[in-house]
Amino acid sequence: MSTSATPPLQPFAIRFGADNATLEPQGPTLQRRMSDLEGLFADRRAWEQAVADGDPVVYTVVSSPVPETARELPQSITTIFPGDTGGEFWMTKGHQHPDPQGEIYLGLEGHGGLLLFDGERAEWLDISPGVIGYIPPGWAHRSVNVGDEPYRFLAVYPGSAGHDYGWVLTHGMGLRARRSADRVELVPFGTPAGTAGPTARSH
Ligand code: S6P
Ligand code: ZN
Repeated sequence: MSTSATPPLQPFAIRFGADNATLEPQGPTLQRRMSDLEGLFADRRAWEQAVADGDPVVYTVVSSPVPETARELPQSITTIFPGDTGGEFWMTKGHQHPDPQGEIYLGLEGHGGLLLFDGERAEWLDISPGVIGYIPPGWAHRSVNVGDEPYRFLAVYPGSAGHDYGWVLTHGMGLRARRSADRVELVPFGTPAGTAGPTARSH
């Protein structure tokens, strides 16, 4: 199965293939290349260079066949590859749920962060294998790979939640995650790349 199933669904099991992040049965899949992430990295010139230098795949999302419709509970596996652009760790686009419902992430492989922003306050959760991150209703969320290996996590979310990507372009995400020696440095969202602001903090 490679598309979403049509309700009413019958009970069924989904097998996760840990080696290559497959789901069986499997639903829709997508990959986001660097060119899909326009306007998201602070250093636009570095982003343009990365697009010109081969436009790498930054992350993939593999979904189960459970549809994104009301009352269903879809799941997906996101894999973010390691890297940084202008010092900013590779990340997902980030989105807000138009229907403000919660979501959970479970770390599967690698080391990442879950950046949450409610429009005023930003929070950062370290996610490693076995850690569950809770996204409360109304918090935009972006995932970041802060390690040297692929970072992979399971997401489970209400089918009616939806994805508003424009919200992040308008409001930002409060913080950015930058590579700093062997640390993750969280800097204010508006700080130009390469110049950590006075309120920067390390993790
Ligand atoms: C969906 C859930 C995830 C993300 C995925 C990619 O609610 O949060 O499946 O869609 O991690 O991130 P994004 O921001 O490109 O949708
Ligand atoms: Zn979400």
